[in-house]
Amino acid sequence: VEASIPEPQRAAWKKFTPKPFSTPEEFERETVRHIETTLARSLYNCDEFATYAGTALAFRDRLILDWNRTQQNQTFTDQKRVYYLSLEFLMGRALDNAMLNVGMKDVATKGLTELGFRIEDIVDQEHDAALGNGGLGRLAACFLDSLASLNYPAWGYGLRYRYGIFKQEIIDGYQVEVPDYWLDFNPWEFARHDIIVDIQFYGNVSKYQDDDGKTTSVWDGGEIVQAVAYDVPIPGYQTATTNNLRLWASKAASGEFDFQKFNSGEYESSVADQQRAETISAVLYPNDNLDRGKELRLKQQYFWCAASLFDIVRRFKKTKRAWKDFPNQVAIQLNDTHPTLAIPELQRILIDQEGLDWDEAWGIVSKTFGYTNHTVLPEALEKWSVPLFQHLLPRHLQIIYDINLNFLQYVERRFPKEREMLGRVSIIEESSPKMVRMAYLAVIGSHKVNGVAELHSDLIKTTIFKDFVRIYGPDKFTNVTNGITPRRWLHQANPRLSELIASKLGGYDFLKDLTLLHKIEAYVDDKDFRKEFREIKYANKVRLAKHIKQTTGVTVNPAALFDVQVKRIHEYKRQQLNIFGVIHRYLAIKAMSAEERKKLAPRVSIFGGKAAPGYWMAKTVIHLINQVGKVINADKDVGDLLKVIFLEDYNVSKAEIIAPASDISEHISTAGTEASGTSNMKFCLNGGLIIGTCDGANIEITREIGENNIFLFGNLAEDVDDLRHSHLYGTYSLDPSLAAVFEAIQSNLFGDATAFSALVNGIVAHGDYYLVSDDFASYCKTQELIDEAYRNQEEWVTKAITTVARMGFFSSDRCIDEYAEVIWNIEPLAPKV
Ligand code: GPW
Repeated sequence: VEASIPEPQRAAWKKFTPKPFSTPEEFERETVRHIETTLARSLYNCDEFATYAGTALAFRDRLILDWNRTQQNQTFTDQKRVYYLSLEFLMGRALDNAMLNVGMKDVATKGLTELGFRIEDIVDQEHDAALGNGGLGRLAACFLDSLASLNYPAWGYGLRYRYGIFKQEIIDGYQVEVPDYWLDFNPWEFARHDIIVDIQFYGNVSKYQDDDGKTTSVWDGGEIVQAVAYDVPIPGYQTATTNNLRLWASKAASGEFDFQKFNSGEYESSVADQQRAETISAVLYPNDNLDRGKELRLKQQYFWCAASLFDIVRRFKKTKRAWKDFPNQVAIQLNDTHPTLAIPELQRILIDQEGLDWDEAWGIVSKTFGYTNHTVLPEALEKWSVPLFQHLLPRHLQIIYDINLNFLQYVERRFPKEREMLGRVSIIEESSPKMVRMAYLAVIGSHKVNGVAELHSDLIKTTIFKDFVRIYGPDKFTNVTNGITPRRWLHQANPRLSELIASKLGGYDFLKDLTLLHKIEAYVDDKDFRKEFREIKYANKVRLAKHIKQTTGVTVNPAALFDVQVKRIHEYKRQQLNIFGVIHRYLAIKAMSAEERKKLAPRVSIFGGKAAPGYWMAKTVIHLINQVGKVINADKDVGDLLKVIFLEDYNVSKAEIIAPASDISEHISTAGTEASGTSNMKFCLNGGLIIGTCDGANIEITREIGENNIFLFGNLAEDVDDLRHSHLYGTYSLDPSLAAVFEAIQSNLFGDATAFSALVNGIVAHGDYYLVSDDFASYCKTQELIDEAYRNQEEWVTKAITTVARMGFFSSDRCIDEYAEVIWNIEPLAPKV
C-alpha cells in the first residue's frame, strides 16, 4: 500500500492546494517570490536571466498543478494510453509556448512591464531544449503539443541527454562543433529520484528446466546501470490537460559492487565506473538520416527502451488486469526503428519474468506496437552486428532469433515455392559479420506500419517492405501524413499574422481546428487585408534582416526576395543544387547590361543547417556556401541584386524567426528521398511560397494549395532509378550551365578549388547519384519564373494568402487524430476541472 494522506486529513490538504496566479499582480508576486527565494537573488542583482528564471518558475507552478490533476485523472479513469517512444524530442524553448498555451501571455507581458522588463528580452534568455537532430525530433515535439491539446492520455519517453545537438560555429567558412551543455538551469524538468529502474547489460543466459518440462531462461551477471526519471510537463493549448514527457538519465548503480571497491581501496576506479555509467545518456548522436552502428548508441537504445517498458508494465500491473488486456490499455508507438528493442524487451518481460508462454506473450506484443518509418535511404536503415548484440544483450539476441524462426516458418508455409524469399525477409542478414535488421524486426513486431507522406508510404510498400506487404497483406501498411503544430508555428512565431486571421475569423478557434483557415480565402481580394498581410511579411523580413546583420555583419535589403533553405545539410536535400544555382545567377548578373539588371528582383539567398560532424561532403557544401557568400557579398558591382547568407547554428528558436520571413523556401530533395519534410509546411503556413521537387509532402501541399501556388520542378521519383543507371552505364552529359558553374569554381573564383573537387567530381565523374545535373536546367528555369512572379507583387500576395488559407490539412492535430483512430485506438479524456 502506498503512503498517502489519510481520508480525514484530506480536507486540510485540499484547503492548502496552491491556487494558480491569474492577474498581472499575482504573476508578479509569484515571480518576485521565486527570484528572491528559489533563486536567492534580490532587487539589486536581478538581471534579465534571473527574471526569465523567475517567470519560468511561476509558469512551471501553474503547469505542475494541471499536470498533477491530469495524471490523477488518467490514473482514476484508467482508459487506454499511448506511449510515444522517441530518441529525439526537439522541443526548443518552453516559456513562450507555456504562456500562450495557458493563455497568460498578456498577463505576463503586463506584469513584466511593471517590473521593468520587455517580454521579448525575457523570452530570449531561454536556452533551446535541443534533444534532436531535425525533422524527426521536431515531429515528436509537435506531436506532444497536439496530444495534450486534444486531451489524449499520452506520455512521451526519451533520453535526458546532458548535451543536445552541438552548437554550430562558422569559423573561416568552416563548421566547428561546440558542445551544447544545456542543463545549468532547466526549470522545466522534475527529477524523480524515487523513480529508478535497474538496467542490465552484458552477462550470460542459462536455461533451466522445471519438473513439467518448461524451460526458463535466466539472464545474469554483467553490469547494472540505473535509469532515473526526469519529468517534463507538456501543456495543451487552452485545456487543463498537461501530459508528461519522461526522460531517463543514467547513473551508476550504488550497490554492494561499489562498496566492495571502496573497501578494497579502489576509490578512483569506482568513480570511473560511475562516470562510465553516466556516459550512456551524456550525448545525442548528431546524425540525421544516417546509421553509424556504434556500441554506445545501442546501449542508449536499450537503456531507454528497458526503462520505459519497465515503467509502462509497472503502471499496467497496478491495475491488476489480466495480461490479455495489455494491448487494450497500452499503445506504444515506435518513432523510427530507434526503439525497436522495446519489442524483444516486452517479450522478455512477459516470458522470462511474468511466466507467460511464448505465443500468448507474442500475441500481446504484436498487438501493442505501431512502427513509423521515416526514411528509405539505405544508409539510414539501422542494422546491428550480431556479435555486438551477443555481447551486450545476449538474451535479446536469443529472443530475436526465436521471433525470426517463427516468422520464417510462417513465411515458408505461406510461400512454399519461394524459398529465396526467406533470405530476403530474415531479420538476420547473412553477411559477415551477420547483422540484425531492425526495420524488419519492427515490421514483424508491430500491428501497423506507417510512412509519413503519401508518396513515401507508397514507396516503402514497393521497395524496402515489398515482401512484407505480400506476407501480411496491404492493410498492415498505412499512411499518416505529417503535420506541424499551429500553436508554435503560426501563433507563437508569427503573432501578427495570427492576430490578423483571428480578426477576420472572429477569434482563435483556427488554432484548434486549422481547417477553419479556409475562411480567409474570402479576404483574398480585400484591399485592407492584403495590405496588412504584406506589411506583416515585410516586418518579419525586417526582423530577420536585423538578425542577419547582428550575426553575420552583412546588410540585406528587406525589400529583396528572401530565398531560404534551412534544414540539415545532406546530399539528398541538395543544398549543392541551390548554391550552384546561386553561382549560375551570379555569373548571369555579371554578364547582364544595366538595363537587364534593372528588371531583376534583388535576392537574398539564405542558408542554414548543421552537418553531421563526420559527414565530409556536407561540410564541404557549407564551406562552398560561405566562400560563395564571401565573394558575392563583397562584389560592389552586384550590390543588392544578390546576397548570400549562411546563418550559424540553425535551431528551433531561429526557425521561429526565419519561417515567417521567407518569400520563397527551397524543398528540393531528389525525388523519392525526402520522406515528408515538415519545414515546407511551416513556410507555407506563414505565407511563404515554395520551390520544390515532387517529393514527400510537397505533393500533398500542391494538391491542397493548387499547382498555381507552388513552383515545382525536376524529375519524378519513378524516373530516378533509370537516370542513375544511365549515368553509370550510358554516356554521361553534364548540363552546360552547370558546366559553366564548375568552370567558375575551378578558376578559383571562390578560393582554392581543390577544396571543392570531391563535390564536383561526385557529379561529373561518379554518377551524380542525386541527379543534380539532371534537374539543374529545370531548377534554374523555375527560379526565373519566381523572379517574374515576384515582380507582380499583387499576384504574389494572392498566391501567398491562398496558400495560408489552404494549409489546414497540415496541422499535427489532424495527424494525431489519425494515429489515434487508425493505429492506437485511443479516445480523448476530458480534463477534470
Ligand atoms: F533516418 N528524419 C529525420 F528516418 O529528421 F530516422 N532524421 C532521421 O534520422 C530520419 C528521418 C530517419 C526525417 C525525414 O528525413 C523527413 O523527411 C521527415 O519529414 C521527418 O523525419 C519526420 O517524419
